[in-house]
Amino acid sequence: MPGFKEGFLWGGAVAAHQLEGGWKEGGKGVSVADVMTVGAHGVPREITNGVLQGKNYPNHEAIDFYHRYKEDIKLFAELGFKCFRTSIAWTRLFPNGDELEPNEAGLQFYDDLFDECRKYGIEPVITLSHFEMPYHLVTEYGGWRNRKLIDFFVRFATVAFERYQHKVKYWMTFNEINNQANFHEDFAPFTNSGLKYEPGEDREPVMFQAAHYELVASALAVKAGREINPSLQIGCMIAMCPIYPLSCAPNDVMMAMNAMHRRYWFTDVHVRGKYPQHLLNYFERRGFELDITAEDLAALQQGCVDYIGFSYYMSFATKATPDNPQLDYDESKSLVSNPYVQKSDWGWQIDPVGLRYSMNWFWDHYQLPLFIVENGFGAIDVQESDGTVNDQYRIDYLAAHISEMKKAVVEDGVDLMGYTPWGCIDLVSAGTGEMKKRYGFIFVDKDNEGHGTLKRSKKKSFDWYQNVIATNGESL
Ligand code: P53
Repeated sequence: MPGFKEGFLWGGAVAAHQLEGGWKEGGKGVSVADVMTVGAHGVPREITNGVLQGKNYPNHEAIDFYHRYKEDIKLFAELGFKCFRTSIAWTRLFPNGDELEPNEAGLQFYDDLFDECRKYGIEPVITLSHFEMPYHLVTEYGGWRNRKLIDFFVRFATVAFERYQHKVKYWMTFNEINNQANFHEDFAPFTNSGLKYEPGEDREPVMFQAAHYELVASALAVKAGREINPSLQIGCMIAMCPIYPLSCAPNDVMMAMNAMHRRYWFTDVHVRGKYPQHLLNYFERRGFELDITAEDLAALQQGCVDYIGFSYYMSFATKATPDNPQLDYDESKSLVSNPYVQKSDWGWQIDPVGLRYSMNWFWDHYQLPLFIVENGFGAIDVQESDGTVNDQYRIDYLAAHISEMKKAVVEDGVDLMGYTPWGCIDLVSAGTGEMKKRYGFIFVDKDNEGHGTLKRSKKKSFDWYQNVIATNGESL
């Protein structure tokens, strides 16, 4: 039976702000991640007004990859990585975001990092904006509610494509652009779009406006990238949590379909270059008057993506309720617990079959190559006195997901480019800012309070994943 294709991109994924640290080094500016404190499951991260004394900001040091990347990439090479997904911190290239010229020290850092990857034959896979826009763009411009950000982002993207075109082939524009469908909470609007809402502000149209500007910026970046070098592959990045109906009651099924519309229309715009009609009708029904120009619509059509990058951690479930006759989806209220699946310690529903379902969903809708650029199990690991970490639960999670991923490829015929499990080395959690929510094959000695030696060591899953890659996914 055939398996994954030759040249399949096995690797691991991280994001600049979650591992680099060095938050002020090499001329780097303050990013939105630098003003977020540590939280916990059920305790949101605080978004402070600038960097305040006496607060714990876990991303400032993170795991100090900025100084230790050579040691870490050597371990990735030992794992057999074919690729390594990270992001470029926008604030290293443009510390405030609105400069006309980039910061050379920041550019040099990524040159060195990509050279180090290529030394081992590891292909860098790069996200341009991964929850780390310059904080200055929030305070001076109101984040992505401001059209001016399109130009700032396109300048940043163009500089990156020009500089790294011979070192980086695979790109993505905005990480998990659709997280902001959850606009009632503060986290996603801020991390996706640098949005801080006024008390009582009608949040939803602001989110749609910001997302629109991002989608235009993404399309213009794709177009610019192609003009710079037609061999670049530029994708989108969608957080895929498929939403199931809790029952087969027709209104539950309809509710789930509406929920999928509301969470995944972003993919339609990225892939097809236009808004789906259901969303235009929704804007009209709700009376949203958005700044969407004819020029924008033309730009969207000229910047369709080459592939769909997506994360998959969990599935969701929803049901219809009598107080919601139009079956509108509100992510902060409409989700229900799925009785058929287990949950992680952070309440994330563990559903390997949902990955196969998601791959088929994307493939049926868009017929574009898929790249699973995040998947993984955040768990509390215990380091034994001899330094070992027996993370069999992580092996079980990943093996079950890879097994379903293989069915999607082999039995269902989905075109899959690669697989990069999240947090291949322990790093700061995006959602909670914790260190103790670990994903890695490599343990990093650091705790939630910021204490620890930062020493790296291999977990049990290290040897396991090394063998998965060596056998091209045959041995799980
Ligand atoms: P953490 C929510 C739902 C799905 C993925 O998340 C998410 C989030 C945001 O928390 O984020 C992605 O660290 C994101 C990564 C993040 C990873 O999933 O909260 O792209 O930056 O670290 C895991 O456990």
